[in-house]
Amino acid sequence: MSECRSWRSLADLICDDAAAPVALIGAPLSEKSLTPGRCDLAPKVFRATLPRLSVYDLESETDLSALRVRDRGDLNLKVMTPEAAFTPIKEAVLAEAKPGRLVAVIGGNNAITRPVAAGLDPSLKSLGLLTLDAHFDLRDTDCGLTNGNPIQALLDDGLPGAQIAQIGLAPYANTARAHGKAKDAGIHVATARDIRQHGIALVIGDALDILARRCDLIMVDFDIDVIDRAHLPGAPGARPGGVSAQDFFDAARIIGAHSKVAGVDLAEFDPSLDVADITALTAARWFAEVLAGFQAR
Ligand SMILES: [Mn+2]
Repeated sequence: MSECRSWRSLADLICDDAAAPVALIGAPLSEKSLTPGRCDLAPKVFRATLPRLSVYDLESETDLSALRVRDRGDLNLKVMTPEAAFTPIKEAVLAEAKPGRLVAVIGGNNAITRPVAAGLDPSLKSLGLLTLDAHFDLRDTDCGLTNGNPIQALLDDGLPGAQIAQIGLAPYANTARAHGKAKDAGIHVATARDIRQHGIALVIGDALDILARRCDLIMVDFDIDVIDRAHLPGAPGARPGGVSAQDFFDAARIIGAHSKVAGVDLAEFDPSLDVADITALTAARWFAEVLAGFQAR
């Protein structure tokens, strides 16, 4: 058939086949964002952007057209606090998680990371957590759950700090207290500068090696605000001096290819802040890279 009618896009991978190797869940949680916004709009904008990406990556000669993604739609999390949203998100992930399968959850704010982790491994005993984030998200939890404390909440839940790696942390975006908590907990930390100096492949490789030695499965939280604000206007926490969009894509490909990665989330995309669809297209390309990595396993 002529390409006039057969241009295949990432949207063409979506199906309702329970045997599909990848599951997609929308988690439009926006309550208790430290900067109030509209992260709840992200899953719908994300899906609406998938038709704009081809299934073919000429750089690596990767064709995704045979891959299938089961879309479970969006969870109904309207006006729910992170506390209230914990069980519906956890249960949705638990229902989709299977050996050899990848579960991708589109937030929503970063408070989704705790229930996604719990859905992948309810005991948290054999789970490794990697975050790509400008922030530690280690704020205290005594005033309730927010998008600023999911990692602290997971430490509170019993996830050992030695099973956590955080990369892409930004200067003037975190407190000395949070940094101290990360050190005390034994969290592996690499900053945005570490990525510039050593390269994303080395930094991601080190983090995955550490987690893979200690854990049976790995979850990766992609807080999109790790990307430089000039490349990513659509996240309230993004700042100048962040990681490049290209490094973010390269990280997603490496992570998608790792045999122990069982789940990923994409958090903090706020379409109401986006300019010229930059963030929407970045989110869609992120998914393409995760899928390309996964297909290469
Ligand atoms: Mn975050």
